[in-house]
Amino acid sequence: MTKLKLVIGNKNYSSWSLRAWIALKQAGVEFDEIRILLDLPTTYEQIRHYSPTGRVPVLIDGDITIWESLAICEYVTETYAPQLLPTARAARAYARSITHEMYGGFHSLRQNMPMDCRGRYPGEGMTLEVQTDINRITSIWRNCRQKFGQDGDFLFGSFTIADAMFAPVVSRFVTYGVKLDSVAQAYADAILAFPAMQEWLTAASNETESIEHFPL
Ligand SMILES: N[C@@H](CCC(=O)N[C@@H](CS)C(=O)NCC(=O)O)C(=O)O
Repeated sequence: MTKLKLVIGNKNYSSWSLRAWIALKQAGVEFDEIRILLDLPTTYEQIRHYSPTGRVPVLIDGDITIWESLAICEYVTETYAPQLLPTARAARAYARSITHEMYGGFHSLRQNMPMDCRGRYPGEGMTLEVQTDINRITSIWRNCRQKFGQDGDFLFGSFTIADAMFAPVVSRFVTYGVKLDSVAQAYADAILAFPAMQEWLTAASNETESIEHFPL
């Protein structure tokens, strides 16, 4: 079997890359990382070498190429790590629902508080719409922790692709100094303490490139 390759962007900025990367790490699959610097004149063509979309992340597994972060998380779950989704039907359905909700939504938060792992801008980016997104996200976290989280610190107890999808949100909350209720804060702390998240954040803070207006 050839070693998997994951094409990602700058760790400091690429929230979609983090989602796929952390899911692969948790799956325990060995993979090589190909990091392509975003926001350069050469970025699009470099990514196009691996993916038709010109966007990262992209996973290459032998002769199979998977793009779109959620498709990668699903593929990794299906192929290598079924534990990345809960097994009980109700929890699994809930996990899929919130995973897709994150993937397709929360545009105000994403637009106004772009991921910048090493940046600290407390109070910046807050609008009524952003607060509405934050309220919905923290209510998802509280519901999950209460209904499904008994066996661990994550949304469904152990780490799943739902946690992978929300990991960049936790980083944004740190960057923009978003105040959280105690349950949401405890969940955010668990994500921040997760070894793979620590590894990503350390790598992000060691990167030297900076992008002034990273869109999403
Ligand atoms: N829906 C895509 C979004 C991917 C995306 O927008 N990736 C950004 C980086 S986080 C990108 O590749 N941007 C290309 C560029 O800035 O040139 C996914 O989930 O993978």
